[in-house]
Amino acid sequence: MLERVRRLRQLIDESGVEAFLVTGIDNVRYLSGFTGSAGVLLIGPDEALLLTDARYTVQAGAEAPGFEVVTVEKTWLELLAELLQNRVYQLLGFEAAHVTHQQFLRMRELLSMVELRPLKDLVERLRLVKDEEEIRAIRQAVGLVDEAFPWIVDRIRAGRSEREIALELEFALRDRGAERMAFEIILASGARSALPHGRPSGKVVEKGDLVLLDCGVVCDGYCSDFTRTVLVGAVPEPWQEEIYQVVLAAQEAGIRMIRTGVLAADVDARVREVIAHHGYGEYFGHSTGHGLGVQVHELPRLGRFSEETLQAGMVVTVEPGIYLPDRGGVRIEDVVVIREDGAEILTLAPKDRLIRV
Ligand SMILES: [Mn+2]
Repeated sequence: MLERVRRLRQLIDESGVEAFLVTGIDNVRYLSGFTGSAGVLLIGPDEALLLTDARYTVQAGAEAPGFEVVTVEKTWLELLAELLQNRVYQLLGFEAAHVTHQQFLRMRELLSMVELRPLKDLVERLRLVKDEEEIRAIRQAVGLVDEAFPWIVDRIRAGRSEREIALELEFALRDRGAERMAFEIILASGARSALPHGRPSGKVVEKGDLVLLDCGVVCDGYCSDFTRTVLVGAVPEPWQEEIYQVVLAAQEAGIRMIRTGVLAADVDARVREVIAHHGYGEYFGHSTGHGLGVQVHELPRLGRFSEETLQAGMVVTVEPGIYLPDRGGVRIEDVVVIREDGAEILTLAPKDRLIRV
């Protein structure tokens, strides 16, 4: 963790401020190891403070070695104002994305001894490239869903509701050791599978339905993200088989392109090209993928407007889909680690053919 603080200090230095306030709770955890729900960091050239309240002081001391834990009595902002009285900082950076407007107004009022400067994505940029320990945690989170997948496939049948199946899946994932769900399970059947983010409803799964299942869990603070689409019944309609094969071909073409030095936007363009070539371009509206780490969506994005160049150690999803309104949709999503010479696919669940349940 202290290595991360050291790297952050370089970015702080480059951005021209003297000290930096970290208020995004995922960034607090990433930098300090503190897993509580309330805490902020003040990072200066020679100090690293963790401000948290009495619920967490003991835990913070244990989880965040190298940080001086200061207990908040009233509000962290008032405590920060007191602490800054005794310091020489003139320019304080803060996380533009993780301060509300109300907090900002209050900061301006209470922290009048410093000039405040909003900074963008400082810690998020550090988080772009994962170390092997982080990749291990992501691999574990991916593996947990892989393991539960055949189990839940056996429980998807005509006559059961989406909600019932999703609930059972969540129980199975938590039971297998997931710290928590990375996001609410997406499970949509039949025509509803054309909703890329369909919430499990009371709809009963019927024979002939495509069932789109998207879920992820958190292990040791790191997320996984997974999508497969299965068919209820033995024989797919030709359109179901066709969109499955096109999505699979697009997904594999995207993965084949991934390696250090490739533009994220080019991977997206390649995937989109395969889908458009088969005439389904207008039915793939979202991005090809996204970075994955302490948050389920983080940098880099694999999309049309991405600016990042892929680098070894980044972890991304590759998840194209085709969604035909009122008929159904298919998405296939794997998690991959970017290596020097290619993509290492972490997701092991089968995808080569449309699974029939
Ligand atoms: Mn995803």
